[in-house]
Amino acid sequence: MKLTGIEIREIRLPLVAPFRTSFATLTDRSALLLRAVTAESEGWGECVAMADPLYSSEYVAACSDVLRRFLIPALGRWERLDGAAVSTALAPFRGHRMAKAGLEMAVLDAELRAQGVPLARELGAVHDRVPCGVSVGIMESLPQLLETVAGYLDEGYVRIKLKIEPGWDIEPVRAVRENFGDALLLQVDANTAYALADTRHLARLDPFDLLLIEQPLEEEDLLGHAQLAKAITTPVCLDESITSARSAAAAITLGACSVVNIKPGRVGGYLEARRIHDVCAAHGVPVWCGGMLETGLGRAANVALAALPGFTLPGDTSGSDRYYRTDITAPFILDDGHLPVPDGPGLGVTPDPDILDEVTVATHWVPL
Ligand code: SMG
Ligand code: MG
Repeated sequence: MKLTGIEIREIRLPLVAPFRTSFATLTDRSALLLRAVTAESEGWGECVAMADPLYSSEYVAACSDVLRRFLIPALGRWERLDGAAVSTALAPFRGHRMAKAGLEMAVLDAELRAQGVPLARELGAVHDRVPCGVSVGIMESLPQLLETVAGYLDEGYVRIKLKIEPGWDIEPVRAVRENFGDALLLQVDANTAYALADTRHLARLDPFDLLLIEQPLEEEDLLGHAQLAKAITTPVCLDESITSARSAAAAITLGACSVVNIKPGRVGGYLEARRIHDVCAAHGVPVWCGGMLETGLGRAANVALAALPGFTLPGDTSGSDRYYRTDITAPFILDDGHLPVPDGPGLGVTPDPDILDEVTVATHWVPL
């Protein structure tokens, strides 16, 4: 496969409701979409970096820059490019995993569409639908939180994740547990908001029988997570800290986590995400698919990944209407708490050209 060029589109989509985490309140989603053009086919990729470098160091404008200046030109030398060759071609460039992941996804989609192969099959999926959880932001009050959680449970979500931070942790967890009962699958995500000195405070979550606490400490603090994991009974899950299969193996070996959140964007792509799945499976560590408020493109790929056998916990793979009034693809709709795994070639979904144009704020064509 020879690439003709890559189109980069910066889009902005309003969220149906503000989403507050320990690091920011989001009211809309800025993202980059990549369209890989070859003689045989086209493929779509989504770069999950956000407008500001608050979740991680990457951000939309920087991704656009590194893609145009370094990453896309590096693919031009390849006469016979496929999805698997992208990470090799991009390996000389340090970091920038979200930008690389978006580019790899676009090339992989173009390749699989040309071959008529669904992404789920290529990755090794074993299910045709996946159970879905939902991530619930930090709210103004406990009544507002309970009302929001009740709404999601009515819609069929099978697992609730509460965003927490110091001052919004024990009481919201207690309120949700007391209101919705012991059978509710419940977990929390701190996005690095705590320090090891908060160990005794975090141990107060132990009685609530949470599935896991996600990324309580700083991204680089594997040893701290290992110490915390020994001191609390809630299983520690890592998100931000896991940037590759190698770092996943290190974290597991150190005892820094007993569960892993896999986000393809954070780790450089769906192929590395599969390697993390394999490493975790070899260690008996359960994994689940994280979310970055993806459009229908990223959602299609995440649902395909979440259908691999080691994904034994429900993911942050919510229905389109959890995020957007109008998605850029046909919406993903929850059915009995599950989303269907797309079975068409490649991602199995494409953007609606009119909706795409409406939400596009900038376009760059990078010829090769
Ligand atoms: O896509 O449903 C989603 C969002 C899930 O909470 C979610 N993601 O740290 O796991 C996480 C966050 C990162 C993005 S928050 C703006
Ligand atoms: Mg997280």
